[in-house]
Amino acid sequence: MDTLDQLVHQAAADFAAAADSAQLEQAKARYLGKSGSLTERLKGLGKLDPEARKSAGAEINRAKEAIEGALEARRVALREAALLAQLAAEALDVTLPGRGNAGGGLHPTSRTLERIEKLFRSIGFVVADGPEIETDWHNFTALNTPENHPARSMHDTFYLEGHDDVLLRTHTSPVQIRSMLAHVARHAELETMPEIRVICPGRVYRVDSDATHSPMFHQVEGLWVGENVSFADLKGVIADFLRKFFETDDLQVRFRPSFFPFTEPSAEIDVAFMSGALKGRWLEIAGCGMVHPNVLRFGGIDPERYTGFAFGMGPDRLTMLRYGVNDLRLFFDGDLRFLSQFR
Ligand code: 2NM
Repeated sequence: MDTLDQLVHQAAADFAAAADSAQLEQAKARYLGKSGSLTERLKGLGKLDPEARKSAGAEINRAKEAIEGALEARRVALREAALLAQLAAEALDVTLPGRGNAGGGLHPTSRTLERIEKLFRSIGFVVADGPEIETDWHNFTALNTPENHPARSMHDTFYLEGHDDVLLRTHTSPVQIRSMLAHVARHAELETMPEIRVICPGRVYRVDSDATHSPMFHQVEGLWVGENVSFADLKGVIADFLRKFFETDDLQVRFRPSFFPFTEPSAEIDVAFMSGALKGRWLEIAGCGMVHPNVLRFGGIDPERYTGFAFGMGPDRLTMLRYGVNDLRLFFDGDLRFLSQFR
């Protein structure tokens, strides 16, 4: 039979060989368990006579303490090793640079809208908005657009299912109709109505989709109505606005005769830059005209007494020009690789 010293050494070696606490507890059972080798020795004490039992008992107890000491030391060592392994596995490098506060920013079209609003406010215009879901009366009829006009067809306009008189507005002009009606009602008791100077920025919808057309796009329309408002005023306001918007006097502005149902006469507005990448090319950027007498009448205004001009432009297109963007759809894809360039 092994000596007690051998047993203690063997136990210490077994404990050291245990790779985790489960193996360690199994090793412990072999020595200190119910039928462990040390436990068996303790049971054997009963067969000894009292004298021998006393000294043998003391020796076995010393051996037991030594084994328990080795066991506890190994437990501590395994716990520490496990902790170190966990710390290594879950290591945080607190010296890494932070992710930072990625600053948000305005959408490029919103920047353009804010610029346009600011410039028109500076010459006495107010900014108005209205519903994007409109009645066919506000969107077409009041704008002198006849029943059979192609713009009214399902090919060009989004209608609401089950309603042929409710649609997504195809321009912001219905807001100008609403502005006229509200203005007239507000000043009904006055001899002479104060001037209307309003711009209407917002989303509009048409059945159209390619690199230069999106089914949803933006418009800014303007309206100035008063007692002696003329085409000359229109030209001055527009040319001034465009030079301020593009931040250059190196700009030619041209009014080219055109047709809209809601204005008469009507014109297309072209600009040509006299320097830069687009030098010398005429670009069509807006439409305008003197508000048609029928439209004034639908707005509750006497066309024999008042005249007005109106214009409409596409801020998405203006933004493309200003920043050199070649695909309109980029504005509406929500792709941060594109949008964050405007922060
Ligand atoms: C354009 C071109 C010409 C326009 C007309 C009106 C209203 F409501 F006053 F009659 N608002 N906007 C207008 C006129 C819009 O966009 C190309």
